[in-house]
Amino acid sequence: MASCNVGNARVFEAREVFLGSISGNHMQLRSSQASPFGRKVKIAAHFLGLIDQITIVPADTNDPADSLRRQAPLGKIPALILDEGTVLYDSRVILDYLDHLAGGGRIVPAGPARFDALTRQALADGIMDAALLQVYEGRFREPEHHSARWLEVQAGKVSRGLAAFESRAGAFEPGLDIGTIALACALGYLDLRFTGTWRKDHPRLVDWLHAFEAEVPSFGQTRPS
Ligand SMILES: N[C@@H](CCC(=O)N[C@@H](CS)C(=O)NCC(=O)O)C(=O)O
Repeated sequence: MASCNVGNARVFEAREVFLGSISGNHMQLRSSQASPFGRKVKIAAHFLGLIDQITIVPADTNDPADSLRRQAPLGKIPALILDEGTVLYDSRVILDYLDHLAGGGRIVPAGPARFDALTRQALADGIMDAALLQVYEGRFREPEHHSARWLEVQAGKVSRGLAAFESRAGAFEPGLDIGTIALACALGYLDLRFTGTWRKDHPRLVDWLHAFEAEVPSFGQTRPS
């Protein structure tokens, strides 16, 4: 029983430390200009009125000496460092946290709509993962070691993901939630790294992104140059 109490006390302490950092203190975002996952965080922070509480500290995921690897063991961006040193990752966790800071229910819907938004976010994140893996194949392997099969598998994930979004593009508003933020960032990344070839076969998504951009100025403001 005593050890149970000690355990509870520890949990309580940990929650206090965590909640202590929810009072709107300053945060650091480790990211890069081109990261589509980092862009999700920036757009969410703009929309939620939290961007002024965040300093963006560029991170180089390829540099073993970058402090990122000590802050986030996987060495991935984005990572959000709270005032008292707690590090939050990945982008999904950070968006959830920012929504919580802003009072909740702003970009992570409550009730059953939450699961649709989470699933759309997972699909859009998966498109970004598959697109990134194709980019990394070129970045990390010599051309003679590129696997056409691997690239094809990843390209298939991107096309099926886009087809799924295209078929429902009219079914969700351009307005912001975790799913639409992630989708816009995925399409933005395909524009950046794959010369926007997705646009030819996805007219509804093209219109959707156009409407999103008009409604969400931070999408344009965070476009990688
Ligand atoms: N699921 C992660 C994915 C993050 C991710 O893959 N970030 C890329 C940059 S956009 C990265 O850090 N790559 C370096 C690596 O994988 O080592 C998230 O949502 O934050």
